[in-house]
Amino acid sequence: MTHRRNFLLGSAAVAAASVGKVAMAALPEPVMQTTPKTQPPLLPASGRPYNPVVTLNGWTLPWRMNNGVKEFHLVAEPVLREMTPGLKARLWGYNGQSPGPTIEVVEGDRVRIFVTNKLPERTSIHWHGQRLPNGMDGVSGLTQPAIDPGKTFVYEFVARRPGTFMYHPHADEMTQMAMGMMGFWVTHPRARHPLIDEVDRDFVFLLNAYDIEPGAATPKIMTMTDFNLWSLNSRVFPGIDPLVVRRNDKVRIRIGNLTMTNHPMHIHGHEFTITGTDGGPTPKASRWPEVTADIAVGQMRQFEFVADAEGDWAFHCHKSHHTMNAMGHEVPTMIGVEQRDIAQRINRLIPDYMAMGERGMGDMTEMEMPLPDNSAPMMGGAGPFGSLEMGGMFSVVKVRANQKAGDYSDPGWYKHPPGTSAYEWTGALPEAARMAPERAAQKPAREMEVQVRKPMGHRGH
Ligand SMILES: [Cu+2]
Repeated sequence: MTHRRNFLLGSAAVAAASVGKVAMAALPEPVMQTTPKTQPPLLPASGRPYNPVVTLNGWTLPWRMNNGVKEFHLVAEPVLREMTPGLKARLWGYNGQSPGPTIEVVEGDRVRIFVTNKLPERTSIHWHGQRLPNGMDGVSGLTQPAIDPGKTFVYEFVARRPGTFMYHPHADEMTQMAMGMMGFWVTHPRARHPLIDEVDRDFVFLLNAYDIEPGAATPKIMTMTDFNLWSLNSRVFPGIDPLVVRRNDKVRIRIGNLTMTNHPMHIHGHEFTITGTDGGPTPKASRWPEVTADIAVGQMRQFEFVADAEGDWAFHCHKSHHTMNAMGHEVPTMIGVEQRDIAQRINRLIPDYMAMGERGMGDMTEMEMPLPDNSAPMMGGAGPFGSLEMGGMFSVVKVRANQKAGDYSDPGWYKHPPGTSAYEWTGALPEAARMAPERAAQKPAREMEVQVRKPMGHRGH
């Protein structure tokens, strides 16, 4: 639920008033969000019309029009974010959630954003990708003093170019971004734009990552690369909502990457083109079809496609470790190792002990292994055909012929028309001189001698 809450201004008001023109009474009440569910698009109540976006497992911040200026109020504060049912994280964010709310404006809008700091340390907000006066760029120490705890600062600029942007702190960034402080920003074109197509569905989300030990709730902020929760908008599958579209809808998905590594995002069943970056819309001659596009750290990409194929289409990061949830990486590879005898012996000492991994890790999803408190299964999600064996940066684009325009409600699992699903072969198998699978798993097909030839001079060239 979105709600307004009484807000103690305190020293915040003093800082706001010191900006000058903005009177204390002008500070808009902050709007808060308590649920991680995807909120319906926020239709603009004032100002120029536009087709709003949908923030995956998020929401758009309402504004107040004040003498032609769109006023927003962001509150940087500790939040409790449900990352998936069973796993709640103690993060830092804005207005009750991490990421913060999406900000949507129209090209040419004058925008005033009040930023109140309710964190235990100072912060600032950088408006990533925007053309703005240098003093509004939000780099603490360089373009402004940091916002001390309890203070409110005011940013004001004209949203000069349409496109896909984000916001994040530029103060103790390592800590504050590892804790979840970030948000999305969309500037809609004021009129038809030759490089910006109108679309039926426009989804936005940020790629982020956390290192939270099973049983804990606060991310380890010193982690540099070895994160264990790879998330879309601070949610991990199966906690990530599907992207629901109507068949033949033109769909745009805007993605920003604020993790510490790149993510090759991959769609099934369709081809997309990259129509824009955080630098603006791309020239049409530069666009080509893709099914996977890498998004580097600090980049944003706009994917566009016509969803003309019905079904439940996976959409995920193609780094396979990024479609897994929290688990230690110190687990040895046990494929082909016969553990049954060992397990029986260990069971006499530790009744809960389970041998795992000898046929791969897929069994993990079906073993009812007790989980530590406040953690997510490594690969969760029950699909219509059993366990999905996925976690992390994974969602499903649900394309339906009978989905109504503007209806984002989950239609459930796709019902495949008879004769269109992969099926089990129940006839006879051809005779082949192959090793039985149980032996093949344990021994290589034949002993191989590996010869390494080192490059020596240019012989053979
Ligand atoms: Cu990834």
